[in-house]
Amino acid sequence: MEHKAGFVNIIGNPNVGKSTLMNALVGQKLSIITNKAQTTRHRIIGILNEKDYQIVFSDTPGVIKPAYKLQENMMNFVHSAFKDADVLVYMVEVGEKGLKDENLYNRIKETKLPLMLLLNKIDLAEQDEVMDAIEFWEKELPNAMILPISALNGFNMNEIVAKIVDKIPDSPPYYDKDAITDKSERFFIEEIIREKILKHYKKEIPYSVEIEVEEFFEEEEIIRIRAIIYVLRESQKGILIGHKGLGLKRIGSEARKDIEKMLDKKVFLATPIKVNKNWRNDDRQLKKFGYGS
Ligand SMILES: Nc1nc2c(ncn2[C@@H]2O[C@H](COP(=O)(O)OP(=O)(O)O)[C@@H](O)[C@H]2O)c(=O)[nH]1
Ligand SMILES: [Mg+2]
Repeated sequence: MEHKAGFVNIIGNPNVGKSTLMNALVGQKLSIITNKAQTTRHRIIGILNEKDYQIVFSDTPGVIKPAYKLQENMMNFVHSAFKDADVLVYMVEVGEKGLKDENLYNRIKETKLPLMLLLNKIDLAEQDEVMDAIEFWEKELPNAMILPISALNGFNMNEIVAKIVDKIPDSPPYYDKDAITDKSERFFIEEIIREKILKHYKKEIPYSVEIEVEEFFEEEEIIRIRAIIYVLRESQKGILIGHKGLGLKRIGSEARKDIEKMLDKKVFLATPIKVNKNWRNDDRQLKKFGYGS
């Protein structure tokens, strides 16, 4: 029997719904989602497996102007999205007029790859706003297949998949047909903890932290995990810990519950905080934390 397989890379501005889309398509929560920019730092793949096709989606960080090395490396993930794609998905929301990053926007306009423009969050818009946006994008990107969608409500997901299957070549699967991602459990534990910090802290805190699972011991009844939370400054440590330690406690207990769900086992989670002044700008450390290019 014929089998198709291909790579689909999703790019767009911060907060348009790229991660929500990938999770909806794959049917699993792989990428963390918040209403804050830069929630996605890595390139995360999600694999959709059906009997006669395999689609490998890749979720990337939103396009921003880098202010420090971590963000530069995050944008390298975005640029690499052009290299190994069979279909490029460019996601926008209703009312938006394209990327501020001209360079990247021109790459999209000039790409030879099959291009799909997804107009997201139509659940928030009036019918005529959606029509105006479609008209705008038809002029802007005449070669793109345009689809209005709601990633949040799952509207038009089947249509997206059908159009992609149409564009990918005959090929054996690239990954095991049981796989849904290439990232480790360790990675997802780190992401779950970072998600709780994004949820509960404002301003610079979420952008200053990095998580590293240092120990993972599986015993018969319980998994013992020790995850270091790195911050840039001593003062941030205090903010994270919070009054009477309640801040850190809340992060720990919410994260533990999600990790238990993921691993389907009881978890003991320790989350000590360490100050690490330069992790966002130090090549060696960025590489260690998985942001190398
Ligand atoms: N109303 C609405 N909100 C959405 C939709 N898709 C995503 N969102 C919300 O937009 C915010 C950013 O989503 P996320 O997937 O993290 O965006 P990303 O930065 O592009 O990965 C979150 O609060 C989502 O719940 C949608 O179709 N409709
Ligand atoms: Mg994201």
